Amino acid sequence: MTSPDPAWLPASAFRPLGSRRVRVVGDGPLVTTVRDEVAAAVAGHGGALVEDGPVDLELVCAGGDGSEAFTVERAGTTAVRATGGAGLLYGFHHVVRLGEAAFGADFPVEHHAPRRPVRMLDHWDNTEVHPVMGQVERGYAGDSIFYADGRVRDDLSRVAAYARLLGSIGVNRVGLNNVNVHRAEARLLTDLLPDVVRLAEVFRPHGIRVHLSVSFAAPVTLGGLPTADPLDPGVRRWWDRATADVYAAIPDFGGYVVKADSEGQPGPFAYGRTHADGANLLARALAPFGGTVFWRAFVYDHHQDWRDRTTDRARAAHDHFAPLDGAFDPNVVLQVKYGPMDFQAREPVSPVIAAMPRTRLAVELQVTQEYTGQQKHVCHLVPQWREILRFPLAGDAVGDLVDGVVAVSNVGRDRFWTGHPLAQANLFGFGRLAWDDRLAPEAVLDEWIGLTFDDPAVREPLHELMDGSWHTYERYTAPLGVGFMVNPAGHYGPAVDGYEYSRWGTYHFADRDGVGVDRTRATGTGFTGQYPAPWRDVYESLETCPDELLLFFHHVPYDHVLRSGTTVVQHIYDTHFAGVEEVARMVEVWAELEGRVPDAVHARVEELLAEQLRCATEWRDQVNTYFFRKSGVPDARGRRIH
Ligand code: GCW
Repeated sequence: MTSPDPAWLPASAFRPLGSRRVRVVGDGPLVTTVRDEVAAAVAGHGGALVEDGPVDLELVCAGGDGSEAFTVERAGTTAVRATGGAGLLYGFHHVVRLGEAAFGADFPVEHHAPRRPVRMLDHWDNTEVHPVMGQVERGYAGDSIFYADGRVRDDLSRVAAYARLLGSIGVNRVGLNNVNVHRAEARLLTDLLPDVVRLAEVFRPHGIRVHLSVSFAAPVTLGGLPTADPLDPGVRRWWDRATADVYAAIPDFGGYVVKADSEGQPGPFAYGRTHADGANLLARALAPFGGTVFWRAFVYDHHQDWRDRTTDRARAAHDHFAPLDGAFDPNVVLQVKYGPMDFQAREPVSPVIAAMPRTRLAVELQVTQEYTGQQKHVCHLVPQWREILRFPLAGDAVGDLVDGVVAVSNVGRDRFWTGHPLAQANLFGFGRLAWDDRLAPEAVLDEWIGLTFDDPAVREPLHELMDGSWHTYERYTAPLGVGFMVNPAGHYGPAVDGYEYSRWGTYHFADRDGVGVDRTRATGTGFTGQYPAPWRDVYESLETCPDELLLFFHHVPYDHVLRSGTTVVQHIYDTHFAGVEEVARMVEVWAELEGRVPDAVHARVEELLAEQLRCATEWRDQVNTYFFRKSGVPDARGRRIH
């Protein structure tokens, strides 16, 4: 097999420091990782790793604590100082990102520390190939890098390369298996534990703790108990013992990830217990060892009747969890999807994040592009995540209300890791924003470009192609925040009514007069009432509701005039024509990059852009035709609608 792409850590990224004299001071496993990195870099670029004498770069780890912070300064010599190995590793990669700038003019001491302790990637990998979902659920980059034939792969070199990439961007936790825990994967907790130990060993030198997704029914399915009732003493003993066994094998195990009472997964509701009862059961098993349970708030009725207008999926997480604020143990982190629905290209921020001040929270993002083009489309999501994390939901921004940022990973065995080579920038950008959500998306993309590509001339065209690509995607897909309109089978490509009469609770309610979901308190489902001020009123009123979310909150006639001054139906036509034109422009920009990026990268992206253009055109034509047929309103600009 061709060796995997180096992603943002090609040898060339290490030239500035690798061509200099470097000293590494300190001990411990992560310091060893840094020393090995430096040794490889200087070997490749003619510098030297030295113990004494003058140096250009000094990397000093003063102690062995768990600190992730570091300082960097330059006064003739560049110096990175940390008190913990993780801090030194992050400081080292900071210098790599700076490139030559790290060795230019002097600069005073800068303090760097992550803005939150939890920066995690969840993998929806199955040990076996699932008949419907494949090996990686919602994976668009090939099979799992972790597993083959029901167990952990023999050759973990690819996992080691991945762990190194994640360590370089500050990710410090990974979930190793799908939150939908099937029978085979449940065994990772028990008889496959020695396999998990091997994965933990590969992640450890990069400052990353591993987690397992567990099934709430494990005491029954694995333990043979008659119940999984969280208040049953036998159940408690089972979890205590299983957890103690895990820690005996993996002393720095991070903890569990749980999807309970959601989309068919078992949970505490079966026993008349609350999600706090369920989460605390696991939290108490983990607490003696310093472990954490990541309990997902993605709980809703997926057997809804479309005739029933009183049930609103958007309300579900808040309805279930807000009343439990204060009831969770301190080592529970409630993991909340960023929006109230499901990883759409546009959703309002979940009101749960403002509703639980006495609960530790993590916001969950999706790096894997399930609803955002499946790594066939260029859809650079860092601007979306930045907007979400800095959204002033409750006085404070979302990023300031959470202890953690978690995302579903987008990698697989594909030689480019992410299927679409440019989707690597999403993985990179996730790590950078999880570290500091105040970073500007353009600056983060700039870092990625600088590390990944050698030729400085690619910088500008790549920005042109990628900076606005999330908005482009939004323009040619579901309009004005209404969401979905995708093929139910795979969530790819348009099916305007695909979910309209389904049990999943995802509707747009278009008829001959109008479109959108009335979620107001006055006449709708009352979802707006879950928001704190001012958002409860901003979203409630047609006058103040932002255009991009209008159809998420309101059902309006086609001739309703948006704040932008355009009618809803004309906006739909305009954005869909514009979206396709923007993709056509992407194709042109990419063509100019031939010979400036590696040929294999050029060929892959070229092929995928052709598919993006085809798919965007299909979206445009289906959406425009649909709304023209429903409304009978012609395009004011007389363009062709079928
Ligand atoms: O977006 C939906 C996906 C499911 C996924 C679920 C979840 C793992 O379509 O495939 O299941 O979300 O987040 O649990």
